[in-house]
Amino acid sequence: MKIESVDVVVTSPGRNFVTLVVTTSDGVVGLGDATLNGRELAVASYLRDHVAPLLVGREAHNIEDTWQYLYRGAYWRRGPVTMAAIAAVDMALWDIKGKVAGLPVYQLLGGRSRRGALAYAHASGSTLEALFRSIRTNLDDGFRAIRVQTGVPGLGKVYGVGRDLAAGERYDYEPAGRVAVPVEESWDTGAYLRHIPTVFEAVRAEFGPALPLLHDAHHRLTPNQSAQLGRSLEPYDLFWLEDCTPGENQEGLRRVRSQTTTPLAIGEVFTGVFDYQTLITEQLIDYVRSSVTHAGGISAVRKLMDFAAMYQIKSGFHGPTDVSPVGMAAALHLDVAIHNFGIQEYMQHNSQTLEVFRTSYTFVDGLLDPGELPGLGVELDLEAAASFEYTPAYLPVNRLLDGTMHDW
Ligand code: CS2
Ligand code: MG
Repeated sequence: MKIESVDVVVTSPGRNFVTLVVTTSDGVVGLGDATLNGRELAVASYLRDHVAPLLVGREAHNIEDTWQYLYRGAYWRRGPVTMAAIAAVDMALWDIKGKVAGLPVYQLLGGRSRRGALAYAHASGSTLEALFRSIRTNLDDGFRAIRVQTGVPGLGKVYGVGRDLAAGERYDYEPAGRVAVPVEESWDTGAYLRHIPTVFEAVRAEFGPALPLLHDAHHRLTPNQSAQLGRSLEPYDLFWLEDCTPGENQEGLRRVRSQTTTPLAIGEVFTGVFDYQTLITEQLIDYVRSSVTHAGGISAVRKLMDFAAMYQIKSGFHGPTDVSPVGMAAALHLDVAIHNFGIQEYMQHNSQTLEVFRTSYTFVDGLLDPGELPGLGVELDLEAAASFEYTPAYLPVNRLLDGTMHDW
């Protein structure tokens, strides 16, 4: 079964998505997510101009060989553009293999290890009152684990904090603005470090000791500041503290790890196993945050998680709305198949996105499930996709109060 055609679909149902569509000589269609937030067209070009011509005529069943061919064969290894492109090819070929076999992809990965994947929701508020409302709405929606982000006194808009909602109100928080240049936000690490422990103290007092609570520091701290934050949050028993430092300084995590028992999650911007080598072998983190889309696809993330399993490190795959429903489905197949699953992030896509991508995964009683359709279980409506034209959109950037550019 040969690959007959390879198309790249860029669509923007409220936010931008890049999808690879691989069609075989037997007419089987596979989908892959190649969305790289704010740099979407670079991946689209990489796929259209440099990958599609190499794929046509190849054996569609040879997923591993194709992965190695694109990774080793490019000469230029790693990097988010390359790895998102390879990931999309990999996902599409797994989708095809599942459809040909008549099995959902998780069955091809070894079958089910659990009933479903525990999901966590995003709750936020500029004040404690607004935050509590947001947590309650998520609990009412069935979530059993909650990420908590809040405004910081003295700062304006803080990344990861959506607009304040009324009780029961739901909306799609979209951090990437449809703007020609990124919005600039300001940041004060001292104010943040003083404020966050008081927030978790209040949340624990209101919602009790058992609710799994997570927090994302968005790469903004030094190792020493991370150690301070981890320690000050220990009484509130977090499920994890995410991206305390920019993780590319892997050795920096030694300092954090030796100073706090707060569990650590890192890796949503990593592109593969080598970014984790020290973090995993020295057990400096507890959770791998990669998305299937940005870390080389199902094949690569499966290997990464097998490596992590040797060190008792679990998954906590990235699942924001800039991972498309195809990337989300790929994560869910891995979530139910691998032994060392931890938790899955779940930001629900808006209704326009779900018009373009017809999903079959489900969310019931706090658990996500990829469903039983052959392949990944997501269909792309090309007509709907064409009705949403690409619109440039960028994540905000972040400056210290004196104007210095800070870590994102
Ligand atoms: C966040 C994301 O989900 C998360 O943990 O860090 O919202 C992230 O900022 C975006 O996916 C960036 O593209
Ligand atoms: Mg994050």
